[in-house]
Amino acid sequence: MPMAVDAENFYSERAKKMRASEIRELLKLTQEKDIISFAGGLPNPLTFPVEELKEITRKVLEEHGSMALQYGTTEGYIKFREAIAARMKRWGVNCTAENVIITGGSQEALDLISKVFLDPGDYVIVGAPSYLGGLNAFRAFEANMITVPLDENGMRMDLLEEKLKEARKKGLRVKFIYTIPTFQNPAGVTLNEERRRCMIDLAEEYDVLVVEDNPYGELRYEGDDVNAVKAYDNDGRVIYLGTFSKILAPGLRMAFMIADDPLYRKIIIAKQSEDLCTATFNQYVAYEFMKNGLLDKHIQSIIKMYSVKRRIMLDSLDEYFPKDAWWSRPKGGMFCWAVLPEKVNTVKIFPKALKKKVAYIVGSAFFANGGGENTMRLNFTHPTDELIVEGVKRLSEVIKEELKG
Ligand code: PMP
Ligand code: G9A
Repeated sequence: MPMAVDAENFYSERAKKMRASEIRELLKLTQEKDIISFAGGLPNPLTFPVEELKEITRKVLEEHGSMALQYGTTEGYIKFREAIAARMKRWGVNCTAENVIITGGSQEALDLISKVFLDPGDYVIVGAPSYLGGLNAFRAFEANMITVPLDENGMRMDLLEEKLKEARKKGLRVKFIYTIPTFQNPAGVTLNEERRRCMIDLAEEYDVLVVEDNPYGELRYEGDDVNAVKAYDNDGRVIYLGTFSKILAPGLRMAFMIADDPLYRKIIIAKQSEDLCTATFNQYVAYEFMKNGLLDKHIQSIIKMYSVKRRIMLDSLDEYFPKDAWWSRPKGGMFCWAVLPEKVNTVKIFPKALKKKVAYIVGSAFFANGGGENTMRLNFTHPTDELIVEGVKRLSEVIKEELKG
């Protein structure tokens, strides 16, 4: 057996700071059959349009084989970009294909943004809590985070202003605000319109960019649509991220960024060395799905399934969870966020939950600078209706035991 290489000698300073994702690590475990998983943000596989995609892939190969299997431009397939730009109107965003970059998932977009904008020691403003995959992308480029608490209407703008003021006073280099304004991951809350305008005003006043990440906006079960933060952008400081992961299939890794020049051009240059281009074949497939009106019909069927699941989860929480716990009542998206009595540490009770074959994501993973020890994120889109009830019941038992002890 050869000696293992002393890897630490070789890692870059950047790599040394990279952290494993609690979501990604848990995925392996929760894919075991008998676990009821409220952990990963997985779409329900019953929504995957397998039959339609069979037909479309055959059509793409027959009609566009030579282009669809070839390298494409770094920006992405032009017709797909045009269709995406047109769709952005529903969120109040006026843009053209020249503003659209196709990416291999929004996760790639988060990585590209970090690469283009973050130097070691720069600051990013994030929600407390915020999406772990975003936090880890920023951390990988050695950025620090400034956290701003959320309430039922999303990020608190009074506190955002306070933090921006403080950062300016201390001479910290804040590059951007990272926001998931609609059906936030993990908290499920939505930034109201007044706050969206306010975020833009503050970004202009303090001269920072805004990264708006919107994977869940199309999955609304209640209430009216809201304009994107990007809709209020006056000077090209908002970069918008959208994805097909939650409305078509994450396995296609199809997503997009909307940006204005000169940011757009720099991101393209960074992408050239990241992946040359996003999977061309998948772009043709996703475009065909969009073009034929299948996407809108499909989203309606996903909403139908998920709104039932959300109702079942909320009813189960109402019935079984301790009365002194609080949980969000999301009007869309894929997650409920629970705040338990202070005494309950969700990291500590996690092994007990696993013993009862139920899993969640510990809330503290979503707090960039600590906190949230008594919180947890519950995904309601992946388990069957019956298992949602059973899982909440088991989780309640674990929590109630902890409260007694
Ligand atoms: N941003 C947020 C807020 C997410 O919740 C996710 C996935 N759950 C992503 C980005 C990444 O999505 P994808 O790479 O599949 O587009
Ligand atoms: O599986 C992933 O990492 C994507 C889902 C993200 C999440 O659970 O927030």
